[in-house]
Amino acid sequence: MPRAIKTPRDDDDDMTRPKLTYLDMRGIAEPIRACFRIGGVEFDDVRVSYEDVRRSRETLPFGQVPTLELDGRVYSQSGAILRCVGRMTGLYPSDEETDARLRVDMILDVVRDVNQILAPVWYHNVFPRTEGELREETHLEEEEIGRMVHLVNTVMLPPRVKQIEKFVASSSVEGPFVCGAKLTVADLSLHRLLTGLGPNGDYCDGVCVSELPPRLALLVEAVERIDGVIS
Ligand SMILES: N[C@@H](CCC(=O)N[C@@H](CS)C(=O)NCC(=O)O)C(=O)O
Repeated sequence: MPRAIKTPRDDDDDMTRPKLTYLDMRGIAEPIRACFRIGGVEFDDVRVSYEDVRRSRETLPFGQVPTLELDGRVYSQSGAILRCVGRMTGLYPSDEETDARLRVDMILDVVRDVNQILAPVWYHNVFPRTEGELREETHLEEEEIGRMVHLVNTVMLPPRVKQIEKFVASSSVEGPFVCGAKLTVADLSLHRLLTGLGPNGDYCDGVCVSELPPRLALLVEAVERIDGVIS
């Protein structure tokens, strides 16, 4: 049976301080960092280079970052980590809150879908790194990247953004967030994506959502009013 791990929410003097390891950028780890900050949970915010990732690949569960070290064990996958830290900090709905839980998971999954569309543009490659390396055979030239970015901006993203807008607006509980009045990890994840894809965004070179629809603009504003979101 998997052993229970100690977390900073447990009443235990020898609890370990969580260690989050990621590149020195906002990237896909920023919602996790924000979650720790908002929840007032102290953590080690370890920033590494691609070279460091390459060197320590064998010790990482899937050879990549982010990783979370808790109670001496190392975990990975940004979605799994975000859910875990969300549970520690009260920003992930409980088992009993079925509607809220599903809404949050749906948003986390749709953000992952968008990330998958962006991956070739990030890597200039059809595939992400394998064993720390990008394959020569599948390298994408500037001109191909340009065409992909154009398609992402004009064909792939606009309907997704519309769907997310409609979905967020469909909450049965009043309030600016995905689950109405209560902030969750889904809002942090959406905030990261949508601000990163804004006109001055740092999420993916050339990819831009020029204007957010009203409900999503409201969500972004509401998230930014929360202490700890912006580091
Ligand atoms: N599905 C993984 C993707 C992780 C990932 O792509 N990590 C990249 C940085 S954003 C990485 O570690 N790249 C270095 C490498 O693969 O060598 C997650 O969500 O955590």
